[in-house]
Amino acid sequence: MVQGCEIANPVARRAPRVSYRQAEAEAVLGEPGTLAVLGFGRGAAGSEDPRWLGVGLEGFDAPAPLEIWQVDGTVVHGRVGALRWAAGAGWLYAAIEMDEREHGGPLGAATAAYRQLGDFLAVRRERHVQRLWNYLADINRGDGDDERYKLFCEGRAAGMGDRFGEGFPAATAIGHHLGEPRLQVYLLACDEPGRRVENPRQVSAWRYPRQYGRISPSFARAMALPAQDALAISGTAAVVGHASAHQDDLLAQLDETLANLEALLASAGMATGFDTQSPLKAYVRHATDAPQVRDFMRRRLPGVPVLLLHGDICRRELLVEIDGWRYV
Ligand code: 3EB
Repeated sequence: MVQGCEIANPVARRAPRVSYRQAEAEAVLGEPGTLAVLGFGRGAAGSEDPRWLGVGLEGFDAPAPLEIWQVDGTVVHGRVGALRWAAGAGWLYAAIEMDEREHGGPLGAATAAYRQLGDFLAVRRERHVQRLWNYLADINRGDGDDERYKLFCEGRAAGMGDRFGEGFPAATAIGHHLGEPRLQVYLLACDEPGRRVENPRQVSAWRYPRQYGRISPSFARAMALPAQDALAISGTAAVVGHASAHQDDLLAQLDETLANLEALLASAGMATGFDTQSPLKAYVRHATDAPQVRDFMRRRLPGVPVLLLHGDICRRELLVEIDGWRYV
């Protein structure tokens, strides 16, 4: 290999385009190349199409737009038990929802969800998971090692088994307010591996010390997709080293989160900043904070599509978390 001369894989898969749009779900599902359509909150229209997922987080801007994933090519889709999937152009979307009451709680539900996703992926060409999202109820309920987020982390690790020995995908884990113990997990995978990216300002999550739970969270800070044309950015908050920073200070947490996002871009070897093609989500713990978060994002990230969602961050002291995409 020639030093300093990285040659892009000529057959690497162009990244799916992720966008927010006010549209009818059925119309978008009818467009060529639609891999997934996500709606947000109780007001979102449903669909029987396996590519549709109603995410249990309310948007602060009504009506919330749809999140649309599209690829260059024909998409096929189906169901396997509780799992819904779609595939096209080397990419795969899969989603599963678990009722915790059927699995004895978050640990069992996460174990079952990850096992079923893993079993499905094992027989697919698109088996390289790039990015995962996890939404669960009452994420901060319970104390110490019995906090529901920590139980989820244990179940996720058990369900992953030894399938991620080479490293974890990028991820988000957020608490929803659906009022029922439903675990939602969905993912993007590809037939080629991506490149995991860590944040030098943060301890890698899988190396968090014992105080954060029996099993460290299984995720990478970001994933550069196979063609290196997009960065899938994990949930990013005001975590410095392994500690939460700026307790009770929303704006300081937002500043720290932006610093972490910029550090991630630099670590990935990408140019600084976000743009009109880089959709982000901001998860806000307290509804009363939403206007301030919206103002901050408009001021500091002008023109960037931001979906503002009501969700609980997995550490009680964290008020806000941001994730999303940066295209090259
Ligand atoms: C953090 O930095 C904040 O468990 O999948 C962010 C992204 C967080 C993903 C996960 C958790 C997860 O630790 C929390």
